[in-house]
Amino acid sequence: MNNGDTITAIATPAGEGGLGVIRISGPLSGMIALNLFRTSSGATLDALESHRVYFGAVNDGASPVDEVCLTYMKAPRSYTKEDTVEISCHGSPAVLRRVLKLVTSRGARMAEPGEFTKRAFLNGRIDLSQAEGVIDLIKSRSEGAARAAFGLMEGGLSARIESVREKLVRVLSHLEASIDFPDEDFQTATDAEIIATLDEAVRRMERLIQSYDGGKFLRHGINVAIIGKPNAGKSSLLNALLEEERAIVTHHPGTTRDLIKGEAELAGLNVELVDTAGLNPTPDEIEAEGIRRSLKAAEAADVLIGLFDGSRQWDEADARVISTLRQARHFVAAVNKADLCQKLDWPERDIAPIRISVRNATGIDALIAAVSTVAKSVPAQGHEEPVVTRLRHREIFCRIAEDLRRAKEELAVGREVAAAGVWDALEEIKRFTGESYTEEVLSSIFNEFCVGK
Ligand SMILES: Nc1nc2c(ncn2[C@@H]2O[C@H](COP(=O)(O)OP(=O)(O)O)[C@@H](O)[C@H]2O)c(=O)[nH]1
Ligand SMILES: [Mg+2]
Repeated sequence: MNNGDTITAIATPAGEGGLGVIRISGPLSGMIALNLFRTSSGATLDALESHRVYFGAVNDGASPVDEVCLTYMKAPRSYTKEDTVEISCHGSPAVLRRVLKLVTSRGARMAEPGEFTKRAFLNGRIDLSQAEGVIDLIKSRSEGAARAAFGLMEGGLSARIESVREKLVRVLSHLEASIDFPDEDFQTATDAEIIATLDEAVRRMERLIQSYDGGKFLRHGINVAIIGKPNAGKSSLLNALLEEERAIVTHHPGTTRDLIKGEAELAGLNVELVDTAGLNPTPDEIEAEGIRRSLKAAEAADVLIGLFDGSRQWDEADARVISTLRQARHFVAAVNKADLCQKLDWPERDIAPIRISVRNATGIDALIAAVSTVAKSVPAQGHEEPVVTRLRHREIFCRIAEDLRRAKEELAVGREVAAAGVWDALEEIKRFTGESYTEEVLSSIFNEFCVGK
């Protein structure tokens, strides 16, 4: 179960750390470990027991290089299903480079990015979607993203697709039985039964496809821009959401003249926040440029927060904010300064603003919840429906739904034609799991990985 050669890489991030891990996978792993390892008393070992941690030193043949913990995992009970060794060293880049050099000098070659996971896939330990889950988990930057990626890695989506596959295979056997033995009196399913199964499969696909709207935000994070007239409290809100004093806050309108950005984790989502220059109807030249950039940022945002000043009367600038909001895909309106006497007469019947006070820190949680809800990305919890976070999966599910709808329509024409549609859907499922793949798809997935995973 291996590609013949033995690969190695530093599995921990570059730079200093408490620990640094070197990973080796392939037939030479055990031999290389035995060659380099000495026990605390300086002795060599004859053999390594699988799944046991050895404490000792890596030795270059003349002297010890570092004190390490070494684990040997015999095939197939390892990440790659190959013989694997992990050497936990001290996290010094110099030490790690030296140990790596010793490992390669004993016959291993440097791994390519994602090659360990690629082997896990090629050796049949995980399917392609699970490999994608591994990379998403490594790259996840919010709790929600990590949870969705973990579900994918654990095979949550694969299990759903597997159960659809089973149903389709059964449908296919009924369709083909009537083709192969048309005159015999087989107990094949009726057209109505077949249609019901196909409908159910299409509905499942549709649910998954819909989940991508929020799922893509989980994986990529969302961009949220705050717009409003000068002095509404946009910069104050940005600082509150970032929990740091990023933007300058003053009572002078027009203080923020360029975009200010920061990253935060809100409601389990990775959010890039953008504070903008106030939409002042009578700007000076520098402000005008700031406003132009603000409107551009507003257009690019996944979610807009429109902020209004509750302590002042509604004016032309507020109207402009509303019209910008209405052009956005997703938006939330918030009226700030709830701690002051309220003079704002909210004119928009169909938009319910959230009342907040950045000064008193009230309403901020409700605002965060609203942002997460409009982004449809309330992160999936544990055993709930899996969320589709990858475009590749969404596209496959769209094609499956398409194939099955066609099969259903063609049932009227004949079972043979309908069977072709179900076959096509099954082929798509193979692309999802990686049972059938092209080198192009594989490299596009594994090239996203870092070296060492
Ligand atoms: N009373 C009160 N003042 C606030 C609140 N939020 C912001 N401010 C004040 O409003 C002024 C303008 O705030 P700033 O964040 O710079 O507004 P921006 O122009 O929209 O970025 C500052 O003096 C803030 O201290 C609030 O919730 N209540
Ligand atoms: Mg500002």
